[in-house]
Amino acid sequence: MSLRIGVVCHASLGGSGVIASELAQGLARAGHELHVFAAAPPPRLDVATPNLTLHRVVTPTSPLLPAGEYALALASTLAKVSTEARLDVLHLHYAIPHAVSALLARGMLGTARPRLVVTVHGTDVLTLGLEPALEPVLRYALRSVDAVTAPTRFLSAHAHAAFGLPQAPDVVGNFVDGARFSPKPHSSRAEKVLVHDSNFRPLKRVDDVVRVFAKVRAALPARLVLVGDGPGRPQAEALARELGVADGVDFRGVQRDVAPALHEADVFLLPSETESFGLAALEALACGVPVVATRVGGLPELVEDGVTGALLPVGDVDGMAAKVLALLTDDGAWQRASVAARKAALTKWTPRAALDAYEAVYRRVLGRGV
Ligand code: GMT
Repeated sequence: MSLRIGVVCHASLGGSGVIASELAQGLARAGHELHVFAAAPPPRLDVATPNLTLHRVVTPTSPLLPAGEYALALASTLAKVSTEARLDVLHLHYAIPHAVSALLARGMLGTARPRLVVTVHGTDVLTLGLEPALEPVLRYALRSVDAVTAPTRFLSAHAHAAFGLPQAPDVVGNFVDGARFSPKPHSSRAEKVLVHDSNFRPLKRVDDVVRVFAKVRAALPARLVLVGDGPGRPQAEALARELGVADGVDFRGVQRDVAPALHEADVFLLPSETESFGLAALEALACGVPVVATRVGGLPELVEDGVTGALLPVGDVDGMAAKVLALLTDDGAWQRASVAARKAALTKWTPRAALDAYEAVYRRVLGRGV
């Protein structure tokens, strides 16, 4: 029996919006009625998908409102559409402020439906959500909704402990479309290509990407492709100049489609301070690109050290450069890692598994059995 499902996400750059958009599209294609809520069209949402409606949350601004009232505008929109469309479930991606807005909406309706499912994604429970100004309200919200899910065992255990949840969130892995992200064989080239893709926030440590690249380039011909944008970009540009490698660094900015950059890549770099999952790395693996990353958060659940890439301590620029060079100077090792990367992406992180798992959560909270 098909369900009427609301999906709420941030429209900014980031994996949570990608997962929410692709999940909504997949569920709509499977015959469910989907309503997506966001402040603007999420970057990867195809609004022309049949059975899918985008509801833009419009926030009034006034000198009397210090930071805009998005959370309240979202609550009003959720309450209105939940009634009009008779939604069964609201699936909130990224807990802040969505979980709180949804609880408020349901309180306004005075009904048990829609049921509320929250997927925590990362900084909502790792850093931002632990701020004294937000932790109490987030703790209340996560303990009050019908179900919480997390994309890795790491994030599930963290949320369980940090917020005193009655049980560990269900682990429902993120996923990748293996047809859209597939290897594009290129003949072995003299010049190797390193790729990084992120929102350039400090925790992504884009400076380390540039430093690793400088070391690699000192050993063999190489260039660096940086996809995305954010606060760390000016510093990364300055560092590339300072290290004398600026002519080899290609700042591509925000790309609607990141697959072309991954098709050029020989190695993907993700030297983050923390990462609940690392969706950008999964997209690289699906393209058969080995990943050199940090051994933090959920990354060990995604990247198999020595098989699909390498994992090093945070800040170990020398170690990461050595692993990159080891892969780039041994065709056999690179081929094995590339094949293993694609295989892992296609077997462990499929859209089918995620869609089925989320649907089972929805049916469980609706009390309909799985
Ligand atoms: O939490 C964030 O920093 C933003 C969030 C997002 O909206 O993209 O990223 C998180 O969710 C992604 C999708 O589940 C994960 O791939 C990222 O690893 C995660 N970011 C962090 O944990 C820092």
